Formats: sequence, structure tokens, C-alpha cells
Amino acid sequence: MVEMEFHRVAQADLKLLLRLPFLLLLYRFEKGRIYTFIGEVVVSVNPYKLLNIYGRDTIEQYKGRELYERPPHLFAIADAAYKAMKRRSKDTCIVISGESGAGKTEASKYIMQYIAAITNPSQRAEVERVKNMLLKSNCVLEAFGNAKTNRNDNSSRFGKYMDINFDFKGDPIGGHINNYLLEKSRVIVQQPGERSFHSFYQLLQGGSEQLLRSLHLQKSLSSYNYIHVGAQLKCSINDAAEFKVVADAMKVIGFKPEEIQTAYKILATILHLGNLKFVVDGDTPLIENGKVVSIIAELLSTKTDMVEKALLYRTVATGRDIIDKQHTEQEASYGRDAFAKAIYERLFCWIVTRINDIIEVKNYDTTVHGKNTVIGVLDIYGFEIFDNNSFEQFCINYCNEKLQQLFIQLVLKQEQEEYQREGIPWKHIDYFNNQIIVDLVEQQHKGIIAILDDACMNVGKVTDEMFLEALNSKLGKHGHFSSRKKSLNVALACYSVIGFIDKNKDTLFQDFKRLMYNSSNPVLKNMWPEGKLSITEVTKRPLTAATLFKNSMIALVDNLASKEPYYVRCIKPNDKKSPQIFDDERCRHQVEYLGLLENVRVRRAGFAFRQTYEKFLHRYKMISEFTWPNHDLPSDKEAVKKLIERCGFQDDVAYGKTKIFIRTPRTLFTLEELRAQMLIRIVLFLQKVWRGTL
Ligand code: AOV
Ligand code: MG
Repeated sequence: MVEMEFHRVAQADLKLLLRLPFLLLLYRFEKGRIYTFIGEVVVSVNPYKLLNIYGRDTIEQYKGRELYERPPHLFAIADAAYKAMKRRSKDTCIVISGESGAGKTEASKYIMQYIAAITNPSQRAEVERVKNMLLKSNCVLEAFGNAKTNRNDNSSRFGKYMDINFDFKGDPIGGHINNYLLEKSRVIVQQPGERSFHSFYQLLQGGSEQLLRSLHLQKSLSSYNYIHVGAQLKCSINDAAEFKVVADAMKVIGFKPEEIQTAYKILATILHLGNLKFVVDGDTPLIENGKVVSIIAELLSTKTDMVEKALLYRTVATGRDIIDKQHTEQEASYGRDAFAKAIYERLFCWIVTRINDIIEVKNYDTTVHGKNTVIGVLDIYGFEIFDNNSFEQFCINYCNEKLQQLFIQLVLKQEQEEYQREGIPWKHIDYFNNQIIVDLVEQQHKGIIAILDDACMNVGKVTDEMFLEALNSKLGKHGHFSSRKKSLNVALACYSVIGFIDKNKDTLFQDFKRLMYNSSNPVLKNMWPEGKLSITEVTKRPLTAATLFKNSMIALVDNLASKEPYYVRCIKPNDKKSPQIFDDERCRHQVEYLGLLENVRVRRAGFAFRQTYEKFLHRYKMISEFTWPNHDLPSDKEAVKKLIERCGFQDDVAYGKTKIFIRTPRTLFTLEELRAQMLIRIVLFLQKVWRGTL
């Protein structure tokens, strides 16, 4: 019924459309129905409370069913992606988007659980093992890659794309994770009301006394400068309990004890680094608390004097000479912070690599077993605007703009291609082309990233303000760019320009890399292979952070575009994390920028429903005497035509080569009603036959 109302919305006047999809979401949200379909896209509104809709019984209701057969649900979309993959050997992907706190990560986990639950009916041990690892990897990645922000207590601070590989039977046999730019600045500083990555609190709250002693740590969170801002904050994560869950998960996945220990040592090193103080004696910076340096050296399995040297000096090559140049106090602090950020980021990437080593498909011979197909699940950091937005928000929001563009393109493209394939006439629909925003950021030579890179290439000292001036002179006339004193506005968001140059250059003094490479802990050493190079061998200027991110985004979008996409669009109902409030303005805004209106428009211009003639007949043949119980027409297509004419729906349908297309859902629902009536009649008739009362 609700489905029907919604699709009526899709038929309504365009002006009304601006209001109605959002009203429908409100109507459903208040009834506890958090999922709604727009065509084949699932819109999800975060309920902010546990709902009993993900259990075994619900899974059974969706398993193997067609999309429209059951009420809207994540499981319906997961099943559709799975069926396409299994029946048609298509690589598919599920793209989950929405702003920070809208429910993407939770959705991605339910989708994975669903896929795990419906596969491997024969309980093959190896497949069970793979499934277990795929599911367990989530909590490890969340511990190291998520943090409490002002928008979400468990906010993903990295982007994640996970491929699940399936064998010819449709059972999971492995996977691969791609991670995107971790917001590492959080390691050294957080905004008021926010925390660093969960892993630090988990270790301090959940680590045994013995473990903490071995790491020279105390339980008190406020003892550590890098995390003391958020030390007293309440967070819905139970850090102590999670510590054990994560440690167990790492063990199950296959991390060796010394690897897990090394991860803890890195966390401890970072906490100690944050407490290092530099004092100036004349011109010479010294480390005030030398004891901390020796602790760090012990944790990193290296020598105290080497750590001290890396913190206070950097090796530079001037012509043929190699000299140790002493840091100023400011440089030393900068180096220390960069080091802390870098070892955390490296730890995170290493964890992903280790998980990938373990879960990658092994021993699968495509010549024997047939094609190995893939379902990709994308869960990125959502669009976010804080009081103070920096380089990280700029990257996160660019990523969201790019995915939005892909959504617009693919939803239209897919629709158009299907009409073309089936020979259905199609009129082009106008929509806001987000490419203009994407280009503003990423275009070669002209985009914001190119201008930022230019500024970073300059040998002289370039300030963030100079970068802003360059933007003004090159992009001042762009309709989606504007700037104020120290901030730039791109599309909907405003960013402070302070720190852009530094974060984009992302300099880590070579000395730290060599320090890590020379560690006698092989796990650490392996994380830093480039430390092998001596000062004279390091010549290439590394790509900047923004360019690396841009390249990874372009590759991601190409990858998604090569697969059959399914979409989940998440909406955050309010900013208070409340299950009761549906904030009109906030929701209307999201409906708009998520492109749900365009989405409805495309559906409106096209057809709400399509199905192959064969399947259509199978479901509705009892409605007409020409088709029940069997037809004698030359083809299923002819039979469907006859059935439709018999019901008087000929003006609302188009006949493609293999499929019937129905414009309004009302027609479909009337067909369903007719079918239900006929079924009752048939049952009554049969009862009479059985009772002999006919
Ligand atoms: P996000 O992934 O979209 O934000 P999450 O998936 O982390 O958002 O959801 C935020 C919080 O909302 C969760 O921790 C839950 O408390 C609640 N929540 C979300 N979905 C559900 C659901 N289906 N049922 C019950 N509660 C839910 V970010 O990672 O910040 O963009 O970067
Ligand atoms: Mg998330």
C-alpha cells in the first residue's frame, strides 16, 4: 500500500515532488519503517534504536525473492545484488552513501551478515572460515579506523571498499579490502567533543595491568597529551569490552601474537611521543623528559640515542656533503607529530594488508571451477560539515561529490541502456550534473587540487594564505567557488585554508623512516621498507596527499562503474541521535542533495516496473482466460499483450524485446489485486471440488 502511495508521489506534479518524497519518508519513519524503495534504490532512515528486523526469520523472508515481492529492506537489495552475481555471473557492487551518522557502516555490516547467512548451504568448512574472517575484520578495522566525532560516536575515519569473491556455487571464497585516506591528523589533535581513534581508549581501558606495565602505560586517559581532550567524554562504545573483542578477532583472523604486540607497542609509542617536551637551551632544542625517549626506544626495539637523534636532527645532503641539521623547537615538535601520525597510518594500512593476505582467494582455478565473481560493498566516510572544516573534510566531501556524480550517471545510464536494449523510445531527462563540482576539485592544471599542488611545489616558503590567493585569481569567477578571509567555499561547504599546504605535503623526515627500518622488531621493520634508502638515494618527490587521494578516487569510481551497481542511500533524521525526531529541514535537505528528486524524476519519466514476459506470465496468468492455465498464442509476448488488453492497461505499458514495461505502479498493484482475487476464487473452487459440493 505504502509502496503504491510512494509511487503515486513519483507521478505527481514536479513542484510537489520537492516536498513529497520527504513526507513519505517521515510517514514511514514514524511507523518504524525505515526503508523505502525508489525504483531499485533503497532509502534508509537511521532509526537510532535497535530494531528487530535483521534476524534469521527476516533473512528467510528475503532469500531468493524478487525485489518488489517483499517490503523495502536492505536485505532485498543485498539479495538482488547476490542474485545478479549468481544467476548472471555479473560482478555487482553495493554503494552505500549518506552523510556522517546516517547509518552507512551499520548498513554495510547487515548486508555482509545477510550474504553470510544465505550462502554455503552445505556448510563447507573452508567457506565458513572465510565468512567468519570477513565478518570479524569489521571490528578490527573499526577499532583502528573509527572515532567519536561530534556527528557520530562511531564515525568511520577512512573509506572502505570490500570485494567479496564467490565461487561458481555462489559461496564466498575470499575477499579484498581497499582503504582510502585515513584521517590521521586525529592522532595528534581532536576538536572539542571528539576523541582520537577507538584503539587508544580500548588499549588503556581494556589492556591487562601486565600489558600496560610492559608498555609503560597508566590507565589514566588524561595523562596523555594526544588524547586528553576527549578523555572524559561519554561514548556509546564500551572500550574495555571492545578491547577483548578486537584482540580475539585479530587472533581468529590470523594475526600472530608478536604482530598484535607490535600493534600495541605502536599505540603506546604514540601516546608517549605526545608527552615529549622540547626545551630550548640557547639555540639548541633538548628533550626535557629523557626517560620517555628511552621508553620509546624500548617499544620500537631501537636505541635511545637513535630516537633522540631522529627527533632533534635531520640529515640533509648539501652538494656532496651530508650533514646533521639541528631542528628548531618548532621543527622538532612538527617532526614528532608527523612521526606519530605516520606510524599510526602505517599501522592501519599494514593491518589492512595483513587482513588481505589472509582473506585473499587461494587455490581457485578458474579453468576448473569457472568464473570467480565479486560483490563489492562500499562504505565511505559520509559528507560532513563541522564548525571548523579542514583539508580532511575537503577530501571526504570531494569523495562524496564524486560518488554522487557516479550515482546520477549510472542511474540514468542504466535506465537508458535498458530502454535502448529493449527498443523502448526514451526522452532525455535533465538533471543537475555534479561533474562541475567534481571538476572544480580535480581537473588537471585548473582544479583546486592542482592549484594546491602547485603551491606545494614552490621551493620558497608558501603560506596557506598565498594558496588562497592563487585560488581566488584562478577560480574567482567559478560559480561554485567563493572565498572569505581564510576560508574557501566549495559547493555547499566552507573550509579553513589553514593547514592545507602542510597536510598536502605530508612531510615525514627521512630520519624517522630509517629509524623504523633499523628496528630489530621484524614486524616494524617490514612496515617501513623505504627506510632502507640512504639520504643520497631518496630523490623522487612523493605525490602529494590530495593527488594520491584523487587518483585512488578515480580508480574507485572506474571500478564501481565496471560493476552492476545497487544503491543504499542513508538519511540522518536528526542531529541529536534521537529515535523520536524527524527534523524536517535536515531531511528535506538530504533528500535534495542525495539526488533523490532526480532519482524520482528519472523513474517518473520512465517505467516503475519491468519484467520478462515469461516471469510476468508466471505470476499473472490466472487473471485472464487467454492465459490460464496455459496460452496457445505464438509467444509469451503475445500472451502478455492479450492479458494486458483484457485488463484495459494497454495505455500504461510498453512492450520491449524481452520485457514488459509498466509506467505506473498503480497498474501493477491492480494486477496484484486481481491476482489475489483470482487466487481466492481458485482456492474456493478447488475446495468445492474436494468436498464434492460443486
Ligand atoms: P555512518 O557510517 O553513516 O557515519 P553509522 O553506520 O556509524 O553511520 O551509524 C551511526 C549510528 O547510528 C550507529 O552507531 C547506530 O547507533 C545508529 N544506527 C545506524 N544504523 C542503524 C540501524 N539500522 N539500526 C539501529 N541503529 C542504527 V560516518 O562513518 O560518520 O559517515 O564517517
Ligand atoms: Mg561509517
